[in-house]
Amino acid sequence: MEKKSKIYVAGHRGMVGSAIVRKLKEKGYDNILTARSDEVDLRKQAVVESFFEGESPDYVFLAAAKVGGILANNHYRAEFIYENLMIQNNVIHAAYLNDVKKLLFLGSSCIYPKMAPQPLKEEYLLTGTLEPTNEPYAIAKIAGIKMCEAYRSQYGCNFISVMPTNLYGPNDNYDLQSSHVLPALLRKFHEAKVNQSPSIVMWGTGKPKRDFLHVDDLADACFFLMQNYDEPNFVNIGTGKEVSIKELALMIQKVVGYKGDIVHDLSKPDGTPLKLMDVSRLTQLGWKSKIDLEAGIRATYEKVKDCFG
Ligand code: GFB
Repeated sequence: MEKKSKIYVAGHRGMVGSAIVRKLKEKGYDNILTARSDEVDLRKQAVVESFFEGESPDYVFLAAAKVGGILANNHYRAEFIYENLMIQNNVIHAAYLNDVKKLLFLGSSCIYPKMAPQPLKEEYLLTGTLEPTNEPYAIAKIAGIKMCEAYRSQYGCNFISVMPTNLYGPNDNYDLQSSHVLPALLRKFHEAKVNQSPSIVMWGTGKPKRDFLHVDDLADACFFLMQNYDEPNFVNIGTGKEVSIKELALMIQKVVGYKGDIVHDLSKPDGTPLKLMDVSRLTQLGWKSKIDLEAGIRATYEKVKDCFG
């Protein structure tokens, strides 16, 4: 990407898209194209095609997606598969029709089989059955990877895919029903502290393990790969370190400074037991995460705590 290249960030109001815009600005790119969903509905093919024809972007970061935590994925199964397939089909195809120089598609670590060996290597894709709670979302993301691969092999498009681990940071979703675990627990501990509640409720056993990456690290990795990676194989993005959900809860409790108890709601699903990604492909390319988990949680809490009720 050159400084004057026209760069379209799809999904610029979400946690990932907004972090990519911040990163591009920090690196001195100012020809950034964005459009809100009420201006350009990415689920509508004709709308997307005329947007691309009118704007002719040089580069595309495809961060627009319907996302959510374990319960949202499980409850809104139709919306998760339909909206994600529509958005990515329309944007990837329009990028091909309009000669976009390079496109980066963002997937998710839930594309891997539920019981795949750990850490998750890129080659484990499609070697087993998926975690049922997020199967529709994962199928859509797998379709996106395969679409980028197919457009590269048939049409020669420079479309790459990256698979981020669990993310957190500014502009996350803090709705307790639809959010991921980290923002949910930040909010629960904060509100329990303010309201002097004796306990907070966390879902499941607390035994599953996850790798949490700050979204500013993710944006840095996406920028790095946009500049340095032109291969068909997709790339995992994570820290390479995992914590259990219970360890995460204790860390957030400490950051927030809450003294009460943690109660488990065992009626809620645990989801995938382990989801640590192998990041050796990315490390060999020359990129490593920089933001330590506790420091990242602390910084996020400082930014968002005044927005909670
Ligand atoms: O973050 P989370 O919703 O997503 O849940 P996944 C991770 C773990 O935290 C699960 C537990 O074991 C939850 O049961 N947990 C504990 C909580 N307390 C809470 C809480 O208050 N809220 C939430 N949300 N969880 C999603 C996938 O999986 O993560 C997506 O469904 C996607 O497809 C995404 O891949 C990154 O890591 O389980």
